[in-house]
Amino acid sequence: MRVVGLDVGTTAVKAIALDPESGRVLARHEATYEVAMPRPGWAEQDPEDWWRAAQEALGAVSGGDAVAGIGLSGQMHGLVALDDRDRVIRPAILWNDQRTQAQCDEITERIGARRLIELTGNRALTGFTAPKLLWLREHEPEHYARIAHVLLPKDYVRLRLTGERATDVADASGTLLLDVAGRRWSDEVLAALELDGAWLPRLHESPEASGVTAGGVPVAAGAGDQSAGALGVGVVAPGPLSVVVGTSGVVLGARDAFAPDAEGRVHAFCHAVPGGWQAMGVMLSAGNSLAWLRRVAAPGVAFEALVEEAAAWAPGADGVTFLPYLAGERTPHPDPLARGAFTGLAQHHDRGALVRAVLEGVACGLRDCADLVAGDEPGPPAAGRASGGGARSTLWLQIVATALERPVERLAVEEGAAFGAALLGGVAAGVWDDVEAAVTATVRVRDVIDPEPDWLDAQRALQNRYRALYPAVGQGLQHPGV
Ligand code: XUL
Repeated sequence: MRVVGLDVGTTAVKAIALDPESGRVLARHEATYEVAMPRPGWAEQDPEDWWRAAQEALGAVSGGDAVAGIGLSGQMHGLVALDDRDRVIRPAILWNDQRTQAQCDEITERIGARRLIELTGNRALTGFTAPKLLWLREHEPEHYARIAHVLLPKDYVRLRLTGERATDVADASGTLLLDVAGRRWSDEVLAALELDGAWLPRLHESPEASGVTAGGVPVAAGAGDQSAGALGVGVVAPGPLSVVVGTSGVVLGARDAFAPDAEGRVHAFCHAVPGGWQAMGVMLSAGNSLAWLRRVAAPGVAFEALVEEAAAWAPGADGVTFLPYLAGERTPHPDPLARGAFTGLAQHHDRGALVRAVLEGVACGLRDCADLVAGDEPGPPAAGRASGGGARSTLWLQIVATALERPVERLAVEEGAAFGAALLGGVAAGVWDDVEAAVTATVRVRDVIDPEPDWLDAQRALQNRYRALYPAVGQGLQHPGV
């Protein structure tokens, strides 16, 4: 018997099959697709690509023994608009699409910034789902007029898999249409934005079964990728923080109550644990910053080799600071127009210094997120639990642990969101009683990376430089008073 997790990501559907007894990964498969960028700042995908990839990945990991349950996770916030026969009306508009600033301003105006945060736990951010609906109403009225159903990306895969239109409260939190405290769609937000609540799917808690496949396998409601990823590293209750060094960078902490940041600098979402919430800081370019540097300065060089060059430089790279706002930023600066920067360069700096600065700049951004997410922790700082491609680099994790001033743990299984999704699938199938039991049975810490005491002074000086530089590249300077 195996449980399967499917993560409908931005670049691929990733599937894993787990042995529920040992938590061992029995099979994994990745089926890739492209992101279309029809204009600068736009990001779209054909939902049919997700379904094709999901079928391939499911087929590849389902072999041998019976599948007890399937869990879904996926890229959050994307808008899938369907007509009254469940046909896709236009390509999905993704989480990293930046076209909706005018609609975000309109939402804030209609509801008021404070009330919006009270209700939804968030500011209106360009990647979220609600502003995309308003954009469609304004720019593609012929498409808008045909909308009968609205789904998030993984929920489109669920529709094809089970025939059900359903979602979970964790992923729904990223729509800006959920009453996050009440874990139900917000009539107040829907009315203020003049959107039809009948378009929205049925809501579940993440481990609930949302339907069954044609073969009768239960499919858990699942969760957005960050919540599922947090489960995958065992973050189910206040304590350790999920630290993701992936394309984007995320620090996520579990919360017992809904407690949004008054300024909406971090996201307050429902967690994938029934009755739990989370606080999440998101930086838009983490691994993406290193990928950018490689593209422009070291094409073809392996990431390991690049990071090796960085190891030759002492912490602080002798004065170089990198600001990672290459795609704008969310936390702590909700600023889609912020730009990245290198400062403090001199003639003796080489490519390795730039790489070191990138690794350290990303770590500074994670520290900004962690300060907001952890708040006033009682006692010593809780550990970070690392995942994402960047977490494979020990040097990068040493830099991150030093910047966070807390130990960072690596897990035995590094599949993040797909792993968390598999745990949810197992709970839906009755393999485990609840999410906590699933985590206890399967999540194991492999090793711990401590802050480097000799690096702390340089890292703190860098953190100060980093924070002081934002006004030079952020909207704050361009639009005084915003
Ligand atoms: C979370 C977020 C990303 C996407 C992409 O708020 O935007 O994690 O889910 O994977």
